[in-house]
Amino acid sequence: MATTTLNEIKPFVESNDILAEPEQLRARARRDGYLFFRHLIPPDTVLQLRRDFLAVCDRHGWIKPGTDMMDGIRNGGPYMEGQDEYWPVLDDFQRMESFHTFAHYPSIIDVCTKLFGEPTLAHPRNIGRIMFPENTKYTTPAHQDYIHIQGTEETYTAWIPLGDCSQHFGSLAVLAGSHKFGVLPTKAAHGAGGLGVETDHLNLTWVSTDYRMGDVLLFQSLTVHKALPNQTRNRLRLSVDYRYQGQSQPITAGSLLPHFNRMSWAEIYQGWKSTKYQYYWKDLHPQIVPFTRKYHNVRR
Ligand SMILES: O=C(O)CCC(=O)C(=O)O
Repeated sequence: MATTTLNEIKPFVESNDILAEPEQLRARARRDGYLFFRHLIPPDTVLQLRRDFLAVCDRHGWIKPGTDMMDGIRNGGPYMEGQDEYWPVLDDFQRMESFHTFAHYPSIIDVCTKLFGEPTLAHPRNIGRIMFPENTKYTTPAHQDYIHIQGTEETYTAWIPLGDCSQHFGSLAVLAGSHKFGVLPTKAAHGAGGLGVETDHLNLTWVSTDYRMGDVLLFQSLTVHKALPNQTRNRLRLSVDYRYQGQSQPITAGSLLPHFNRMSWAEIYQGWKSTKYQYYWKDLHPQIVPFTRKYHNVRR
Protein backbone atom coordinates (compact mmCIF):
# COMPACT_ATOMS: atom_id res chain seq x y z
CA MET A 1 0.00 0.00 0.00
CA ALA A 2 1.49 3.37 -1.02
CA THR A 3 2.69 5.67 1.76
CA THR A 4 2.09 9.42 1.78
CA THR A 5 4.83 11.88 2.63
CA LEU A 6 3.93 14.84 4.82
CA ASN A 7 4.46 17.32 1.99
CA GLU A 8 1.86 15.53 -0.16
CA ILE A 9 -0.78 16.23 2.47
CA LYS A 10 -2.84 19.39 2.00
CA PRO A 11 -4.57 21.26 4.85
CA PHE A 12 -8.17 20.57 5.91
CA VAL A 13 -10.87 23.06 4.95
CA GLU A 14 -11.90 24.50 8.33
CA SER A 15 -15.64 24.82 8.89
CA ASN A 16 -15.92 27.04 11.97
CA ASP A 17 -17.27 29.87 9.80
CA ILE A 18 -20.35 27.84 8.81
CA LEU A 19 -21.07 26.28 12.22
CA ALA A 20 -24.38 28.12 12.42
CA GLU A 21 -25.39 27.26 8.81
CA PRO A 22 -26.88 23.75 8.59
CA GLU A 23 -27.38 23.88 4.79
CA GLN A 24 -23.76 24.84 4.23
CA LEU A 25 -22.50 22.20 6.65
CA ARG A 26 -24.48 19.56 4.77
CA ALA A 27 -23.28 20.83 1.37
CA ARG A 28 -19.65 20.80 2.49
CA ALA A 29 -19.93 17.34 4.02
CA ARG A 30 -21.54 16.11 0.77
CA ARG A 31 -18.70 17.66 -1.24
CA ASP A 32 -15.67 16.65 0.86
CA GLY A 33 -16.87 13.75 3.04
CA TYR A 34 -15.56 15.48 6.18
CA LEU A 35 -15.88 18.58 8.36
CA PHE A 36 -13.07 19.92 10.50
CA PHE A 37 -13.52 22.35 13.38
CA ARG A 38 -10.93 24.17 15.44
CA HIS A 39 -11.59 24.47 19.14
CA LEU A 40 -15.05 22.85 19.08
CA ILE A 41 -14.44 21.69 22.65
CA PRO A 42 -12.78 23.75 25.41
CA PRO A 43 -9.18 22.50 25.76
CA ASP A 44 -9.62 22.07 29.54
CA THR A 45 -12.37 19.51 28.96
CA VAL A 46 -10.11 17.51 26.64
CA LEU A 47 -7.24 17.87 29.09
CA GLN A 48 -9.33 16.26 31.84
CA LEU A 49 -10.01 13.21 29.67
CA ARG A 50 -6.32 13.09 28.73
CA ARG A 51 -5.53 13.00 32.46
CA ASP A 52 -7.97 10.11 32.98
CA PHE A 53 -6.50 8.14 30.06
CA LEU A 54 -2.92 8.72 31.15
CA ALA A 55 -3.74 7.72 34.74
CA VAL A 56 -4.84 4.34 33.34
CA CYS A 57 -1.63 4.08 31.29
CA ASP A 58 0.38 4.98 34.38
CA ARG A 59 -1.37 2.36 36.54
CA HIS A 60 -0.40 -0.24 33.95
CA GLY A 61 3.25 0.86 33.91
CA TRP A 62 3.13 2.45 30.43
CA ILE A 63 4.42 5.86 31.58
CA LYS A 64 8.13 6.32 32.10
CA PRO A 65 8.85 6.61 35.83
CA GLY A 66 10.13 10.01 36.92
CA THR A 67 8.44 11.89 34.01
CA ASP A 68 5.38 14.14 34.15
CA MET A 69 2.44 11.77 33.52
CA MET A 70 0.69 14.43 31.38
CA ASP A 71 3.56 14.36 28.86
CA GLY A 72 2.66 10.76 28.00
CA ILE A 73 6.25 9.52 27.72
CA ARG A 74 6.05 5.82 27.05
CA ASN A 75 7.58 3.04 29.11
CA GLY A 76 7.99 -0.29 27.29
CA GLY A 77 6.00 -1.39 24.28
CA PRO A 78 5.09 -0.76 21.58
CA TYR A 79 1.77 -2.38 22.48
CA MET A 80 -1.31 -2.42 20.27
CA GLU A 81 -4.83 -3.80 19.87
CA GLY A 82 -4.85 -7.59 19.77
CA GLN A 83 -1.88 -8.06 22.10
CA ASP A 84 -2.29 -9.56 25.59
CA GLU A 85 -0.73 -6.46 27.21
CA TYR A 86 -3.23 -4.12 25.53
CA TRP A 87 -6.56 -5.65 26.71
CA PRO A 88 -6.39 -4.70 30.41
CA VAL A 89 -5.69 -1.08 29.45
CA LEU A 90 -8.50 -1.06 26.90
CA ASP A 91 -10.88 -2.56 29.47
CA ASP A 92 -10.04 0.21 31.94
CA PHE A 93 -10.79 2.84 29.28
CA GLN A 94 -14.13 1.15 28.59
CA ARG A 95 -15.10 1.39 32.26
CA MET A 96 -14.41 5.13 32.42
CA GLU A 97 -17.52 7.27 32.85
CA SER A 98 -15.71 10.40 31.58
CA PHE A 99 -14.78 8.64 28.32
CA HIS A 100 -18.40 7.74 27.50
CA THR A 101 -19.84 11.02 28.77
CA PHE A 102 -17.47 12.98 26.53
CA ALA A 103 -19.18 11.47 23.44
CA HIS A 104 -22.26 13.54 24.34
CA TYR A 105 -20.44 16.86 24.54
CA PRO A 106 -23.08 19.47 23.53
CA SER A 107 -21.09 21.21 20.77
CA ILE A 108 -20.45 17.87 19.01
CA ILE A 109 -24.09 16.79 19.26
CA ASP A 110 -25.19 20.23 18.06
CA VAL A 111 -23.10 20.10 14.89
CA CYS A 112 -24.23 16.51 14.19
CA THR A 113 -27.88 17.46 14.61
CA LYS A 114 -27.44 20.29 12.10
CA LEU A 115 -25.69 17.90 9.73
CA PHE A 116 -28.37 15.19 9.98
CA GLY A 117 -31.32 17.58 10.02
CA GLU A 118 -32.80 15.56 12.87
CA PRO A 119 -31.88 14.59 16.47
CA THR A 120 -28.60 12.70 16.81
CA LEU A 121 -28.05 9.17 18.03
CA ALA A 122 -24.56 8.87 19.54
CA HIS A 123 -23.41 5.25 19.25
CA PRO A 124 -22.40 3.89 22.66
CA ARG A 125 -19.60 1.83 21.05
CA ASN A 126 -16.85 4.29 21.84
CA ILE A 127 -13.19 3.67 21.06
CA GLY A 128 -10.11 4.94 22.87
CA ARG A 129 -6.70 4.57 21.23
CA ILE A 130 -3.09 4.71 22.34
CA MET A 131 -0.63 4.78 19.47
CA PHE A 132 2.97 4.01 20.38
CA PRO A 133 6.00 5.49 18.64
CA GLU A 134 8.41 3.15 16.83
CA ASN A 135 5.49 1.14 15.51
CA THR A 136 5.12 2.51 11.98
CA LYS A 137 4.19 -0.87 10.51
CA TYR A 138 1.01 -0.88 12.61
CA THR A 139 -0.10 2.67 11.81
CA THR A 140 -3.83 2.69 10.98
CA PRO A 141 -4.06 1.91 7.22
CA ALA A 142 -6.28 3.71 4.67
CA HIS A 143 -9.78 2.30 5.20
CA GLN A 144 -13.50 3.06 5.31
CA ASP A 145 -15.41 2.72 8.59
CA TYR A 146 -18.62 1.66 6.84
CA ILE A 147 -17.58 -2.00 6.54
CA HIS A 148 -17.11 -2.13 10.33
CA ILE A 149 -20.24 -0.11 11.24
CA GLN A 150 -22.84 -0.50 8.43
CA GLY A 151 -26.43 0.45 9.36
CA THR A 152 -26.38 3.74 7.45
CA GLU A 153 -23.64 5.26 5.30
CA GLU A 154 -24.63 8.56 6.90
CA THR A 155 -22.84 7.63 10.11
CA TYR A 156 -20.10 10.09 11.00
CA THR A 157 -17.01 9.36 13.08
CA ALA A 158 -15.63 12.11 15.31
CA TRP A 159 -11.87 11.74 15.72
CA ILE A 160 -10.54 13.75 18.63
CA PRO A 161 -6.91 13.71 19.76
CA LEU A 162 -6.51 14.01 23.53
CA GLY A 163 -3.81 16.66 23.31
CA ASP A 164 -2.11 18.67 20.57
CA CYS A 165 -1.37 16.26 17.74
CA SER A 166 0.87 17.32 14.86
CA GLN A 167 1.17 15.33 11.64
CA HIS A 168 4.57 14.18 12.86
CA PHE A 169 2.85 12.87 16.02
CA GLY A 170 0.45 10.68 13.97
CA SER A 171 -2.64 12.78 13.25
CA LEU A 172 -5.57 11.44 11.23
CA ALA A 173 -5.74 12.25 7.50
CA VAL A 174 -8.73 11.87 5.18
CA LEU A 175 -8.93 11.39 1.42
CA ALA A 176 -11.19 14.29 0.49
CA GLY A 177 -14.13 13.26 -1.71
CA SER A 178 -13.49 9.50 -1.39
CA HIS A 179 -16.97 8.87 0.08
CA LYS A 180 -18.38 9.31 -3.44
CA PHE A 181 -16.79 6.03 -4.62
CA GLY A 182 -18.99 3.67 -2.58
CA VAL A 183 -17.58 0.70 -0.69
CA LEU A 184 -14.07 -0.03 -2.01
CA PRO A 185 -12.57 -3.55 -2.17
CA THR A 186 -10.70 -4.42 1.02
CA LYS A 187 -7.22 -5.80 1.44
CA ALA A 188 -5.58 -7.39 4.51
CA ALA A 189 -3.49 -4.72 6.25
CA HIS A 190 -1.59 -4.15 9.48
CA GLY A 191 -2.94 -1.64 11.99
CA ALA A 192 -6.33 -0.88 13.56
CA GLY A 193 -9.21 -2.67 11.81
CA GLY A 194 -6.88 -5.07 9.93
CA LEU A 195 -8.41 -4.13 6.55
CA GLY A 196 -7.18 -1.52 4.11
CA VAL A 197 -8.12 -0.14 0.68
CA GLU A 198 -6.09 0.95 -2.35
CA THR A 199 -6.49 4.65 -3.13
CA ASP A 200 -3.94 5.66 -5.79
CA HIS A 201 -6.39 5.07 -8.66
CA LEU A 202 -8.88 7.53 -7.13
CA ASN A 203 -6.56 10.51 -7.83
CA LEU A 204 -7.78 12.38 -4.77
CA THR A 205 -5.91 14.49 -2.23
CA TRP A 206 -5.02 13.50 1.34
CA VAL A 207 -5.79 16.28 3.81
CA SER A 208 -4.90 16.69 7.48
CA THR A 209 -3.52 19.24 9.91
CA ASP A 210 -1.56 19.81 13.09
CA TYR A 211 -4.48 19.39 15.51
CA ARG A 212 -4.69 21.48 18.64
CA MET A 213 -6.40 20.37 21.80
CA GLY A 214 -10.18 20.82 21.34
CA ASP A 215 -10.17 20.39 17.52
CA VAL A 216 -12.61 17.85 16.09
CA LEU A 217 -12.65 15.99 12.76
CA LEU A 218 -15.98 14.52 11.59
CA PHE A 219 -16.07 12.24 8.56
CA GLN A 220 -18.68 10.15 6.77
CA SER A 221 -18.48 6.35 7.04
CA LEU A 222 -17.42 5.88 3.40
CA THR A 223 -14.65 8.49 3.59
CA VAL A 224 -11.25 6.84 3.33
CA HIS A 225 -8.96 7.87 6.18
CA LYS A 226 -5.70 6.75 7.77
CA ALA A 227 -3.36 7.72 10.56
CA LEU A 228 0.04 9.20 9.90
CA PRO A 229 2.85 7.37 11.73
CA ASN A 230 3.74 8.49 15.25
CA GLN A 231 7.28 9.65 14.50
CA THR A 232 8.05 10.99 17.96
CA ARG A 233 10.86 9.34 19.86
CA ASN A 234 8.91 8.36 22.94
CA ARG A 235 5.41 9.91 23.16
CA LEU A 236 2.05 8.11 23.27
CA ARG A 237 -0.59 9.48 20.88
CA LEU A 238 -3.99 9.36 22.58
CA SER A 239 -7.30 9.78 20.75
CA VAL A 240 -10.96 8.85 20.82
CA ASP A 241 -13.37 7.81 18.05
CA TYR A 242 -17.05 8.48 18.60
CA ARG A 243 -19.80 7.73 16.09
CA TYR A 244 -23.05 9.54 15.30
CA GLN A 245 -26.09 9.19 13.06
CA GLY A 246 -29.60 10.57 12.70
CA GLN A 247 -32.05 8.94 15.12
CA SER A 248 -34.40 7.82 12.31
CA GLN A 249 -31.60 5.93 10.51
CA PRO A 250 -31.01 2.16 10.78
CA ILE A 251 -28.21 0.81 12.97
CA THR A 252 -26.63 -2.62 13.47
CA ALA A 253 -26.76 -4.32 16.87
CA GLY A 254 -22.95 -4.28 17.13
CA SER A 255 -22.90 -0.48 17.23
CA LEU A 256 -24.91 -0.68 20.46
CA LEU A 257 -22.38 -3.00 22.13
CA PRO A 258 -19.09 -2.05 23.81
CA HIS A 259 -16.04 -1.99 21.50
CA PHE A 260 -14.73 -5.58 21.26
CA ASN A 261 -17.65 -6.60 23.50
CA ARG A 262 -15.36 -7.86 26.27
CA MET A 263 -17.67 -6.78 29.13
CA SER A 264 -21.39 -6.19 29.51
CA TRP A 265 -22.72 -2.63 29.84
CA ALA A 266 -23.71 -3.54 33.42
CA GLU A 267 -20.05 -4.29 34.20
CA ILE A 268 -18.91 -1.12 32.48
CA TYR A 269 -21.43 1.04 34.38
CA GLN A 270 -20.35 -0.18 37.83
CA GLY A 271 -19.33 2.75 40.00
CA TRP A 272 -20.57 5.49 37.63
CA LYS A 273 -21.82 8.62 39.39
CA SER A 274 -24.64 9.33 36.90
CA THR A 275 -27.10 7.12 35.01
CA LYS A 276 -27.78 9.79 32.35
CA TYR A 277 -25.68 8.13 29.62
CA GLN A 278 -26.38 4.53 30.58
CA TYR A 279 -28.62 2.62 28.10
CA TYR A 280 -29.84 5.99 26.78
CA TRP A 281 -30.34 4.57 23.24
CA LYS A 282 -33.03 2.13 24.42
CA ASP A 283 -35.55 4.96 24.85
CA LEU A 284 -34.94 5.97 21.22
CA HIS A 285 -36.03 2.55 19.89
CA PRO A 286 -33.42 2.44 17.09
CA GLN A 287 -34.26 0.44 13.98
CA ILE A 288 -31.86 -2.54 14.10
CA VAL A 289 -30.73 -3.98 10.77
CA PRO A 290 -28.44 -6.98 10.03
CA PHE A 291 -24.65 -6.72 9.65
CA THR A 292 -23.11 -8.34 6.57
CA ARG A 293 -19.64 -9.83 6.24
CA LYS A 294 -19.70 -9.57 2.45
CA TYR A 295 -17.17 -6.71 2.54
CA HIS A 296 -14.72 -8.73 4.63
CA ASN A 297 -13.63 -11.08 1.84
CA VAL A 298 -10.20 -9.60 1.48
CA ARG A 299 -7.70 -9.71 -1.38
CA ARG A 300 -4.25 -10.79 -0.16
O1 LIG B 1 -6.72 6.79 15.49
C1 LIG B 1 -6.42 5.99 14.62
O2 LIG B 1 -5.26 5.68 14.34
C2 LIG B 1 -7.51 5.35 13.83
C3 LIG B 1 -8.82 6.05 13.87
C4 LIG B 1 -9.80 5.52 12.88
O3 LIG B 1 -9.46 4.86 11.95
C5 LIG B 1 -11.20 5.84 13.00
O4 LIG B 1 -11.53 6.76 13.77
O5 LIG B 1 -12.02 5.21 12.32
